[in-house]
Amino acid sequence: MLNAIQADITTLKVDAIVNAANSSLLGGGGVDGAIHRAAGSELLAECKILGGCPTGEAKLTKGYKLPAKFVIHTVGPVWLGGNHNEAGLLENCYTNSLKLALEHRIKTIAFPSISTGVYGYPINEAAHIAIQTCQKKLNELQSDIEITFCCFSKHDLEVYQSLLNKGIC
Ligand code: AR6
Repeated sequence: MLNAIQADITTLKVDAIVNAANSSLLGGGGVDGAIHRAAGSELLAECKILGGCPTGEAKLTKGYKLPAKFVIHTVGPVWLGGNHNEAGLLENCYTNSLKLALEHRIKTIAFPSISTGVYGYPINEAAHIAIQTCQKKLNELQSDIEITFCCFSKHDLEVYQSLLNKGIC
């Protein structure tokens, strides 16, 4: 099941929230900064032993002080105009995050809009990839995992909702 809401992802009581991290996994601004602040310093300590994460891949940690039990850290692509496999790499973020979620028997997961902040990915294209990739993966695995697209702005929510309503998948 897929749905979209407008919220601060750090407040969600789901099994896992996804972090739009950078390849160092050592924190940053945007949603990454918010997650580290809310989870507390133990999150950074666990991230330090993970040895970073290449673009498109994902790694799992505990959620510490967050209401979410786990954090899945994934690294989205920087938008370079669209001809640098940005779409393929963004698709990998969603696929690899869901793969980890299933391995850890996660039933509810929330994604931020990966790459669409500092990394500059256009929201319409990114939301399309997010929805299509997640739906495809759920169908493929016949999984009943509940996926929430957690939008920070009203505009982003409208983009996600209109795509979900159109049934683009
Ligand atoms: N809850 C939900 N969404 C949020 C929150 C929040 N608390 N805060 C921001 N967003 P960004 P990126 C939205 O820039 O583009 C970091 O420094 C935001 O409005 O966080 O993948 C990392 O360390 C936007 O829609 O991530 C990397 O260096 C979305 O989250 C770099 O930024 C993603 O924006 C990653 O850039």
